[in-house]
Amino acid sequence: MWPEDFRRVYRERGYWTGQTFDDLLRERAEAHGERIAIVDGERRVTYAELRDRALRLAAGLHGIGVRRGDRVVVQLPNTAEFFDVVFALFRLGALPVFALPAHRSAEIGYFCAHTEAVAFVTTDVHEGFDHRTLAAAAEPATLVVAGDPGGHAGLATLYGEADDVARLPAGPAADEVAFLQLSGGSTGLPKLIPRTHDDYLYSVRASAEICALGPGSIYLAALPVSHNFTMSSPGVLGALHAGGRVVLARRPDPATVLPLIERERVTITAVVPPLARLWLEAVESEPTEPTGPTGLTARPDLASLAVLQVGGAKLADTVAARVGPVLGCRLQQVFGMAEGLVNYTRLDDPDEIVLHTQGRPISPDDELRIVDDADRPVPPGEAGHLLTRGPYTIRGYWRAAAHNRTAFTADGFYRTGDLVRRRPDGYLVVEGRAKDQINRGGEKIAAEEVEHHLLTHPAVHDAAVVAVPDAYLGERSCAFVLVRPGAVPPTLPALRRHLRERGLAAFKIPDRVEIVDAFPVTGVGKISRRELRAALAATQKG
Ligand code: OOB
Repeated sequence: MWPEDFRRVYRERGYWTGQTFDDLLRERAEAHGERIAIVDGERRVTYAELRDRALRLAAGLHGIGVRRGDRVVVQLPNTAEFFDVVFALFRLGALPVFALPAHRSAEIGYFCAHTEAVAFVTTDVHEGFDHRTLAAAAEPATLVVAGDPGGHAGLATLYGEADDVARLPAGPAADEVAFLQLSGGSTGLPKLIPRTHDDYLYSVRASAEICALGPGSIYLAALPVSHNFTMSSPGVLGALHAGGRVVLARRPDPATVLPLIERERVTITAVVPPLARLWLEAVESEPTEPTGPTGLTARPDLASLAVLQVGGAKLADTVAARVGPVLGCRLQQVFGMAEGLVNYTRLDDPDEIVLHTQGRPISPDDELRIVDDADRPVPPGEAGHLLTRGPYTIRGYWRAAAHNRTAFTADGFYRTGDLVRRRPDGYLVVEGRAKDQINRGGEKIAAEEVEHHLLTHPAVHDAAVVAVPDAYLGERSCAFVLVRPGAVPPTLPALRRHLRERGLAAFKIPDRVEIVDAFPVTGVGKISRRELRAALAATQKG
């Protein structure tokens, strides 16, 4: 991880404080135990209850053999149990591996195998999918189900008693890895991101301050809580750090979320650009009469909402300009990554900055380099590859020594794969991307991962997956396929079915397929994705 001289500086400058997530929850429960921490539908959980539930669950998980340093894959939707589970694991020093609800057997199987997980905690049925069917993919990890266990171990039965809690062994130190977050990836299999208590809590505290969170803040989690944006920018952890309240939305659609903002007096929430548009359209089109297109009975009262954060993918200037007038709140752009670095526009920045930039870094010790293809700094103001290192940016992926040699520079800078330019005022503008990744409305797809699955289809000789510009999602995915000699060209539905049967998450399944006779190649003979993208752009225009 970080070399010792950097560790010393990060401690001396007060970024790394030695506090763990368990310390944080204990302090909050002691300071204001009776305040509401979490709202999940009709359920309200106080800080004291959350702490008590987390400790009793820690005892129960310890009882089934979960130990400090063990990995546990956690795939839970936005529910109160999510917090019980992660704070229980934090107390034990076991590492949650944060899967998304959209992940299926291909991803869950890989996470469990790669991390040698001892347990897989998921839900019963969510969005029409029975997560208990993932049990086989997760093996030999023990399946633990929140909700109806259907013959598996039930999470609800695991909460221990006060005696068990008293016997718990000591928890982790703050410089230990607290959890593994997922990378959007670009090459091969998804990479795992080890974040420590020290580094992550620094980003949480600093983010909460930048976003002016306090005990009166009410954060709505509309995106999945397990994503870095929702978790820590400032997210649910920022709200808990500030002694505020977290309101959980099961789904992010306007019909669910807008009434929730009104009912719970939400002050801040975070969305990806396509959702921002959907919410804007819903509010704009909502008549003051009952039964509009979103099924709302009247235009919701969003007066409590002070800040709408938008990030995860580039926000179009035209959409940015509508946020304030339509929702009556402040826009904040967020350009971050699970590997660390997060940039924010500040709440008191002028509109010119908020509407047209993706913010500036959290920390004075976030080091940024903007370089050309040969790692030489580009002239100030010009676009180049963004490299970064700092007090909350990882120095390497988990158990990925070979990949780390190219994903990081020799002196520890992370190669973000993003093309940015830095304005004279220090604010960043994201200009594009050099990594083989598709950003489908904030959901990241590693081209190589999908190609690998396409190659398992008997009629596919070779495949390349690239981004196609899309008016709504920003990008969708297109698979270029070279058919095996003599084979019948597969149709889009056939290929999609094949990938679904292989257990790939739905958002990774190509939106479009193009059958080609040959791939354009680069000077060194690699498939030229740039030319494939250009060919698509030409067909779209024509
Ligand atoms: C967030 O994290 P990840 O790990 O899902 O994705 C990171 C990548 C960045 O490298 C960049 O390519 C893209 O997502 N991205 C943006 C962006 N925010 C993220 N591209 C353009 N404009 C933006 N505002 O997506 C994430 C993590 C923490 C906070 C916010 C987002």
